[in-house]
Amino acid sequence: MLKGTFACIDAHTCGNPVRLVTSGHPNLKGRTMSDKRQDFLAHHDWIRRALMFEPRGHDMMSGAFLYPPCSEQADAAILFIETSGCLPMCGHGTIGTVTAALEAGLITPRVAGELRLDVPAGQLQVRYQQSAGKVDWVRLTNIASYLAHREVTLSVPGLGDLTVDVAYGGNYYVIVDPQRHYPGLRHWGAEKILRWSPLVRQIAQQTLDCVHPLDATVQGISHVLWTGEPLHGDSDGANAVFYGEKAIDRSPCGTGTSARMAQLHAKGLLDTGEQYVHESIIGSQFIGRVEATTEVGPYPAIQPSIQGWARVTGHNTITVDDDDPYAFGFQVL
Ligand code: PYC
Repeated sequence: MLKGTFACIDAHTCGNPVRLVTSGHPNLKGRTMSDKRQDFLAHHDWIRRALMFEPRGHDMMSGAFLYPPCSEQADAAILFIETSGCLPMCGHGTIGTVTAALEAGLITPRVAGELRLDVPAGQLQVRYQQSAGKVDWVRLTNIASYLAHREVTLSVPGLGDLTVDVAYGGNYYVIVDPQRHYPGLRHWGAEKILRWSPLVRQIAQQTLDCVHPLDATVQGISHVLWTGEPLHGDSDGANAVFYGEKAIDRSPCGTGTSARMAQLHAKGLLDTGEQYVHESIIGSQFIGRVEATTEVGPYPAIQPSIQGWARVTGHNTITVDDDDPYAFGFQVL
């Protein structure tokens, strides 16, 4: 029996996939996008698994649904989907969604060049430049980001001690800077990042409490950010973000860059107003900036912004028929 048909615009943001689903949306209950995220996870998660996992997706796959806004000021709302679940916030996902949606005429901004978007983690302010129909770049002012745990030593069996920070940029990140048992991103490569990240995340998760002070549904360490030397002279830093079970972000990671800037700002290494050009594992760049300082509950925080670009790669219609033994997807772990 046909369970669903989903029209999609496939795109990538600085190398990482974004599948914007443009039809087949489930009706979601709740007042806010945080409520709707919970409703989706409880009652409609098969759609995420079918669209993100193999054979229709892959380990890095991520995507989004556009919904009507939840607040008066917003133009639209986004629900993020990916292999690990529904993230409270996704930076590369926002840039790809905004680009694909504007180019296809799916969002009509009240003010040209500006958008406000409700997402599960809060509200984003977006600016963009569009010429000849194509979106050249998108800059989003992300939700408030903060350093949650400073210089904690984790004992990682087989690797040794790692001293890490944990910061929030829309998701909670363990941030690993180069040190005795981690020589830096360019000395490790993908194979070691994939090997050690799940263990580092698991140990950090068991050791450190991470619950958002203003929304307890946003909790737990989901990502590991490994830093290192950039490839390009005009980048300030590089990173590889591990997420899901086997994924490394091909983009510089919007929430990761926000967390990184919150960490650097809290340690006096990045000023308010300063720009931070962040590079991904493939050398693509986001231009971050610390827009302002603020607070998240008891924590001093920053208001980060991230600028990047996305390109549409195609349009497809995905069907999910339960006569297919793999209708709801699988992962090879
Ligand atoms: O850009 O925020 C991001 C992101 C999260 C996971 C993959 N990319």
